[in-house]
Amino acid sequence: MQDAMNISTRKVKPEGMKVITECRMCHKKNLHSFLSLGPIPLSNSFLSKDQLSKPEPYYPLDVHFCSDCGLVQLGQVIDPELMFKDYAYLTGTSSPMKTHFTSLAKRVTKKFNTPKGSLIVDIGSNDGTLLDCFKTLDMKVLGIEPATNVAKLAMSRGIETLDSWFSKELAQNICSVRGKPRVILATNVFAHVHDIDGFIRGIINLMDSDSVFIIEVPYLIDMLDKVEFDTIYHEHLSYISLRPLVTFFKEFGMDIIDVERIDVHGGSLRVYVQKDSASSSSTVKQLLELEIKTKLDSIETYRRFATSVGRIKAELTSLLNDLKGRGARISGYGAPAKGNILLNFCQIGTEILDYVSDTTPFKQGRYTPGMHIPIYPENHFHKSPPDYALLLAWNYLDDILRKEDGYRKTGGKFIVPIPKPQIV
Ligand code: DWN
Repeated sequence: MQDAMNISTRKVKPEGMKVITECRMCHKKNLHSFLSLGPIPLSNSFLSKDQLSKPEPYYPLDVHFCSDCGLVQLGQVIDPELMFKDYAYLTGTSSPMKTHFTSLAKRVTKKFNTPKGSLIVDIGSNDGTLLDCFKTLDMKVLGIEPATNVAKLAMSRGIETLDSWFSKELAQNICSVRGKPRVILATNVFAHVHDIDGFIRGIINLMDSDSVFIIEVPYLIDMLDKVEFDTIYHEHLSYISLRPLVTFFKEFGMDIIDVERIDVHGGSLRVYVQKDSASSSSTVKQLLELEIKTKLDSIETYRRFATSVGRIKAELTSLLNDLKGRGARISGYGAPAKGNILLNFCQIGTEILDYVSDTTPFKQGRYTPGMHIPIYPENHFHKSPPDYALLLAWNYLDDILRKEDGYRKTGGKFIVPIPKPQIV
């Protein structure tokens, strides 16, 4: 694949990055690198037309395994102000996420018999999509969202949101003003946090004996099984499995009382945590046994994953080149953050994709980071349907195939890139 931009406009290893030398969870120094996807741009840094000719920061993207506690993690940390202060991702632009969060709110309030009027706090609350579901169930809600642009959108939709990073001090302030929340959520946030010790100390300040802390995080076993290498990017500092998480929470006097495997974002864990709770569901033990069986404690498991990543790159680029060589028109479907990892790592640019379509207004009219592919609203896809659509938002495969039944009925085909590139 040709490089979509000349090297001179890249700034490799720019400011705003630090290299880690110890595991963020156990603080030991036994980190073993097994995969490098960089240098690569930040995956949510969509560009305006004016920015295309300006230097674009590229960062190393190296993945390590801690042979002490088992946490898989990135070797570098990018300043969160660079990644999250003005944020491109809005939960509400993906209807399957609205469905998922509606079900989460109902499940949690039923599972813990949460009284109406209870305070629900969502850390990294984005545009308030999840809290809106709790509000519908007559709960009091409070969001904490550091991306100012996103926090403002949530507040415009009537979701009270603090435009701030979460901290121990903020937790103390919330408790003194509003009391202790019954439910504290952090969906697709925990893996984004570098100082997880400080984060958990803040959570402990928020909790009392009947509070529950719930995180949703992509699950390492799913990433390995389905070779979801494009979910590896600078926002995701940790790649979570249960074994290190159990030990981590225990050190703070907290217990994982239950865990569920869920389908979102390519396969995730929903983890329920309480202070000093004796009870723990059998699912916790079953998943710990599965992790042993999957050999998550062996570096060989990760080296095999890295080999599979190389295979996907070779097969996908060969398939795309072949289709293009036969005159096919191809576009990208969805402009997710992970899509930019796939496009940059496989060097798929405008020589292959005419455009990418996406439902997020902020992304429309902009260009993908690194490969500079123009992004159009979804109606462009319907007005100018390609012969093939590379499904960059593969985590919504079923919903999108249903939605685009008409496109497929008139001969349109989707290319699903992972775990093995295939045409459906
Ligand atoms: O952890 C994170 C996850 C939860 O969300 C964040 N770091 C960033 C973000 O990752 P992502 O951008 O890969 O998330 P999604 O939800 O896979 O992004 C899907 C993209 O596709 C959105 O931009 C919306 C778009 N989309 C579309 O164009 N048509 C989505 C659907 C369902 C569609 O039909």
